[in-house]
Amino acid sequence: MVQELTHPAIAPEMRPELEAFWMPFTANRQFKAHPRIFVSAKDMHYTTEDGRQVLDATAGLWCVNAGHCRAKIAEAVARQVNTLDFGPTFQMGHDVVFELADRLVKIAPAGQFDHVFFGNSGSEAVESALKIAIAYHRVRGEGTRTRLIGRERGYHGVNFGGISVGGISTVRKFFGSLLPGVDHLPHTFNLQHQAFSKGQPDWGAHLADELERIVALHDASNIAAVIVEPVAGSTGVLIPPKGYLQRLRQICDKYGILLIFDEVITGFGRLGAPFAADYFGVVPDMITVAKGITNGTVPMGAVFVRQGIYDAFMNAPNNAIEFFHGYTYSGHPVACAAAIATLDIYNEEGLFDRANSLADYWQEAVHSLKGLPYVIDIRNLGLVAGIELEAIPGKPTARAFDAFLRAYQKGLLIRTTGDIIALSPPLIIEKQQIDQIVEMLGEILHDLP
Ligand code: PXG
Ligand code: PLP
Repeated sequence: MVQELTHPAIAPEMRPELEAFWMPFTANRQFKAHPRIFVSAKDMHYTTEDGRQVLDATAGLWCVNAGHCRAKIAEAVARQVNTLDFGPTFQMGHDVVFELADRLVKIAPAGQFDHVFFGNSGSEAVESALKIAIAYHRVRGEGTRTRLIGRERGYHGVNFGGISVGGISTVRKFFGSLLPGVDHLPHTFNLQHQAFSKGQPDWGAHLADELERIVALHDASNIAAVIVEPVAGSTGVLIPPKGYLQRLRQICDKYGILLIFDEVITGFGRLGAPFAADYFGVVPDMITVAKGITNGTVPMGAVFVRQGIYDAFMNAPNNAIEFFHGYTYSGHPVACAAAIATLDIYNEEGLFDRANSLADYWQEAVHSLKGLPYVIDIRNLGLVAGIELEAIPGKPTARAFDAFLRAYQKGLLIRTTGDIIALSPPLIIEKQQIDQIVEMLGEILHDLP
């Protein structure tokens, strides 16, 4: 619809070979009439099927933190497929999964996370963390603590637990009654008080106190965990107000509630520290990760658990399974090999610090777009930015989607959600490529009808 409106010269293509794939989170008919297809990628760029270079301002889908097609990862994956292609992790083990878990706990925040549980995506990491939280209380004799608290506008993947604690209406409303026993904190965004904040907004720490109200309503003895994204990504880049996460931590401590940081986007260097927990100096009880853990090459998700959580499960009789949960591909050897090579690259190239050294430049660059037509907010932290556009009356999302299509035509990959443009380039980006992103975006925004 939007493409027809704004690009009348482009006729729909007839591509029957594109039909069978039911594309996720996609306007399938629009796409199949006007396909956008990548055939290869290297470092900061994709190549399209018509041979054009597209600058990747979104690290794929927030996952390719070290840039595309890194030889070291490709070699590690090839070696692993040829050595041990698959090995079960139910009652069996293989060398690479233990090596990876050990490497991960060594880089985990504050040296306080001593075990890792593996899944294959952020969604599975979230399901695993929620189940660990409820089971943890039960094995400690607090079996009434089953309630889960999420946040409005939160995104925690697409499985039933994740959409239940999540707070994006479109992701929830088609799917019935979801998990019972869930409540939500209010989100932290307020245009009036926060518009064009650079970095963390000053206003909004008090919104964490809503957790006190929720505890008063349900009683702490019924609450297992609170799950939040330290920086909300999918909903359009919502930066936590100064002091907000600290306050959430204090209230969770006061009532024995586990705090889960969903770091599927913020993990692995996005903010200029290994994890958002490091960046904000707030240590949660569990951290969910995915995406950047393998630089996007092989699906993998994981949950870091804080000291004491694993131990609480180890009271079962010696030969008994302690936790009845896991995926066929938990700790898949090929994903593990990819993750180990990825961690090597992050380490050798100092990529966990890179967003930090670019943060000021990035901030000034993206905020230079202030004043362009329809731009009602710009927000940023680390190597992330959100640019919110005024919606076309009666046509929410149409304006940002139009900008997305124009960007693709121009050779720039951006991501849009609602009427918000989200930017999160690979951490290997150079200043001159930041300039390119901003220059192209400036032209696109200037030309929007
Ligand atoms: N938690 C968070 C915080 C996420 O951002 C997930 C869980 C789910 O991960 P999987 O691997 O199951 O997709 C995510 C994923 C976007 C976008 O453009 C964001 C995500 C996925 C796809 C697109 O905002 N985040
Ligand atoms: N469905 C069936 C019929 C299965 O046998 C299995 C696993 O054995 C699953 C679903 C779960 O698959 P996974 O472990 O890959 O999540």
